Order: sequence, then structure tokens, then C-alpha cells
Amino acid sequence: MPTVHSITYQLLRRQGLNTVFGNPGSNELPFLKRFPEDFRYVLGLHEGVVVGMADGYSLATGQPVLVNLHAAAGTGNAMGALTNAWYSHSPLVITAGQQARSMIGVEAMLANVDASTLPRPLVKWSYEPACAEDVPRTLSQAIHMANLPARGPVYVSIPYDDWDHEVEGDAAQVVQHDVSYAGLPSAAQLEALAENLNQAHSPVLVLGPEVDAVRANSLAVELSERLCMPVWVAPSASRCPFPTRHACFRGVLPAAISGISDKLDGHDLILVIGAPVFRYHQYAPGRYLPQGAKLLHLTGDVQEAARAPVGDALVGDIHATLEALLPLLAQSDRVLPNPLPLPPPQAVSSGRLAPESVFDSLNALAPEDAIYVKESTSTVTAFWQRVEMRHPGSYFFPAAGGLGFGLPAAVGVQLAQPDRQVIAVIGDGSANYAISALWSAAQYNVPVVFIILKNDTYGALRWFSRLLDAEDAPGLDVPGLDFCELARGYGVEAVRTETLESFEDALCRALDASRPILLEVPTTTIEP
Ligand code: TZD
Ligand code: CA
Repeated sequence: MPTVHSITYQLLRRQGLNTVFGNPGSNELPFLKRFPEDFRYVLGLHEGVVVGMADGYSLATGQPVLVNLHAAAGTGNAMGALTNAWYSHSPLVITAGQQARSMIGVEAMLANVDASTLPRPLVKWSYEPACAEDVPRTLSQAIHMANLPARGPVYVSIPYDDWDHEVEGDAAQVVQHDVSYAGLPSAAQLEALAENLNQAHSPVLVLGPEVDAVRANSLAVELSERLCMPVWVAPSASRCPFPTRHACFRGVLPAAISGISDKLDGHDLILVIGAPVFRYHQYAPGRYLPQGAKLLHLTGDVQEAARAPVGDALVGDIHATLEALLPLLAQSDRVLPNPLPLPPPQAVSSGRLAPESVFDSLNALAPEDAIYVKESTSTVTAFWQRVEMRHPGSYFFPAAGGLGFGLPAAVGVQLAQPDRQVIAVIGDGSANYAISALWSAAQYNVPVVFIILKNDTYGALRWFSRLLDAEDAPGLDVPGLDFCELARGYGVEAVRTETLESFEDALCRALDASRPILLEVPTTTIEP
């Protein structure tokens, strides 16, 4: 007779969730026993690393991925990483082992009391099945919930004595259950949108991470060329939705209310696609939009649409909507904007390297389709200006600003994309939140090039401390770290490069190697 265990693995196999990111405990062993040969288990040494790797894997494949955590303590360790997964709409199907059913009430060790409440509000759905027979159906629901728009992480707590339970009757039917989404606006909605765009005098396009997630990048290029309109990336960019050397590209909008209306001043129509309106950071109050401007918002996320303080939103499948919209748009006779001037090459100084020099070298030496996982907060502007990104899926930054994403996500992205080089550009502050991701890179031989920008400080906080008149705040420096020793301790080869020449040498060797390598680069501190 089939068991909860056997039906669950059939379900996971059929839905393509054959890679499991996890960190096990006793509660999880009954799930992991008889682990099928066509499944792969990727061990992370801390749950922040487990979720970070799974997040990277899911971002790069665009598919749901299974995560297995240890009860309450493991879930707790994962919460910081879940903030990023929630905002990047990553369909993580997170399972956590629970004590045996009869041991939960007495709060035996490792009982996850009130398990379904624990991960909220950072999951779309959270549940502990009421009986063993309901585990496969619950997992099927979890997979579909995670994967339907707006996508996001879900959580299922599973008592460990459920796995050997025999299942009678039709329960195995759930393995065949499919759900698909159809989200095209009506003809009337499309026509109204097209008319607004056709009649605008000076439209501007603002693109968010969802454009990259649904691979609508080339449709966005077509749209910008059809209407000859400048293109901005929405603030707090976590992905790159548009080729950064295209004539229409204008850069990333500042993450402040007044900053955005300043940059968009003069436009009568602002079309925002696949982003919240907007993801602000610095508090700089002012008008939400420039005077006289109308904002139209296309998104797949009802919550994003509903919480926007301005504009009119259309919720649907943005890829399908763009495909249907383009034939309704007339070619504009405005002239295409001039491409942004390239920043002049950074002068090489003696002493520490400028981050700009490091980025110029990356731009010159890395493969044109390299994937950057970026987590150095003070160098965001310099990076976008200097490193050309051309292809979908080329850039990932923590979507909620939760540090500890970069190192593990780089490992997950590289596992998902063995044919493209992943380059992790990580600050010496950020690197510590999930440093043990280096162990997973070494053990599974995941050939990421890790670059640690070592300025001995929380650079972005130094800048913020001036903005907030708090320059005397303690705890802003991180001296005395040796990332080469740390990397070697976790089994990753490492080299410190003090000059541009030695950095470029080491970078070329690392790019040629088929194993992970870490480069530690002492750098100056610049402003975000
Ligand atoms: N803890 C977590 C988990 N996430 C955070 N975002 C912070 C703390 C606060 N924080 C920032 O928002 S930026 C930053 C911190 C500590 C400094 C990161 O330093 P870094 O990068 O060395 O990685 P830069 O380039 O020196 O800023
Ligand atoms: Ca730093």
C-alpha cells in the first residue's frame, strides 16, 4: 500500500521539485530516509544559508523549490532570509519537521508549538495538516499556492510519524493535480491602455524585477523603442529588467518620494511594469509624482497594486499583457533618447583600490553573460553605471535588503545555471551573515567567483549616519576580518589582491577555474 512518504516523493518528482535544500534534525529524518536516487539534497550549515541558496536557485530557474528545515529553531534561523524570498516572490515550498503528533501537546523537545503561526507574515500560506492522510494533498496545495501569482514562499509543518502512514483510496490522485493561471486583461482594458500610451506626449517607462522574472525583458525593449521613451529601473532594484547600455536606459530611480518625482519631472505619463509603486527607502517626503503626470501600473501582484498610493493599476500576467499590447501601439515619431555617457575609467591610485576600478575590470574581463549576485550596499550606483548587463537573469540583489542573501544565493544561482559564470560581489559586512555558504560551494564544487570588497566598515551605514545626523553611532566598523583564512577554513581557495594588476590576474585565473575561488580586495569607501 502507498504511504505518505511514497506518494509525497511521486508528487515532488512530478512537479519537478527534485532538488532539496535543507538542514536536518531528528524530526526530518523519517522524510529523508530512502531518499530517491533521482533527487539531490544540498546541505547548508545554517538555515539562512539553506533559504538563501534555495532563493537563488528559484530566482534562476523560475521554478518552485523544496526547502526542508528543522522545526522551530531551524525556521527561526531562516526568517531573515525569508524577508528577501517574500519580496522577490520566490516560490519556496518550505517544509519543517514536527514532533510526533502525540508529543506536540506536552511540548516535548523539538515540538514546534503553533507551527503554522511561526513563519507569518513572511509566507503566503502556512499549514500543519490535521491528519497524516492529508500530507500529500497539503504539499500539493503548497506547491500550487507558491507558484500561482503573486508567487511567494509557503510553509508546511509535518509531524514525523506521518511519513510511514499507509494511505488508502484516492489520495494518490493528487499527484496528477495541475493548476494553471490565465491572466490576460480584457480587450477593452488593453485598448484603454494602448490609447493612453499612443496619446501621451512624453511617456516614460519604469521597470521592476517582475519583468526579469517573467522574461519580458525583450518585450520591454520593443515597447521603449516603439514609443521612443526613456526607461528607468524601479527603485531598490533587486534584478536587472533592461539592457544597461540601450539608448533608452536611464539608470535606477532613487528610493525616495521626492527623488522620484524630480527624476520623472516633465513626463505626462509614467508606465510602471512589474514593480511596486514604489519601493522607497530614504525618507524624503514630497509629491509622489511630478505635477500633471498620470501613472499607469501593470503588475502580477494584487497586493502591490492595492497598496500603491497613486495611479491606476491593472493586475495580470505582464508578459502576456505586453505581447497583446505591442500590436496596438503606433510607432512614435519622437527621437530615441541619447545613450547615457559612459563614466570615465577610474584613475588608479596607490593604496586601496576604488570599487569603481574593480567594476571596470569586471566589465572588461568577465563573460558578457555573467550573472552578478551583488551585496555590497555602498557600491550600488557605481556598479549599475560601470558593469554592463545585457541578458535576462543577470543581476540579483537582496529584495528586502536583508543581508546574508549574497553568498548563498550565488551558490544557488550557479547550481541552477551551470553554463553561465556567477560572480558574487559582496561587502565585508554582508559576507558575515551567511559565511558558511562557502562550505556548500566547496563541498558541491559550485564554481562561483566570490569577490569580497573589504573597506573595513558598514559603508552604507556610514553614509546614512551623515544623512540622519548620527555620525557618532557605535558599531559601524568591521576591522580585523581575514576572509582568505575564513574561506580556507570552509574549504574554498582564496587570494588577497592589493593592486589592480594582481586583482585582474586573480580574476582571470578564477574565471578559468572550475571550482569556487574567493578574492579579497581591500577597497576605499564610496557613497551609495
Ligand atoms: N542586518 C541585516 C540582516 N540586514 C541589514 N540590512 C542590516 C543588518 C543593516 N545594514 C544595511 O542595511 S547596509 C549594512 C548593514 C549592516 C552594511 C553592509 O556593509 P557591507 O557593504 O560591508 O556589506 P558596504 O558596501 O560597505 O556598505
Ligand atoms: Ca564594507
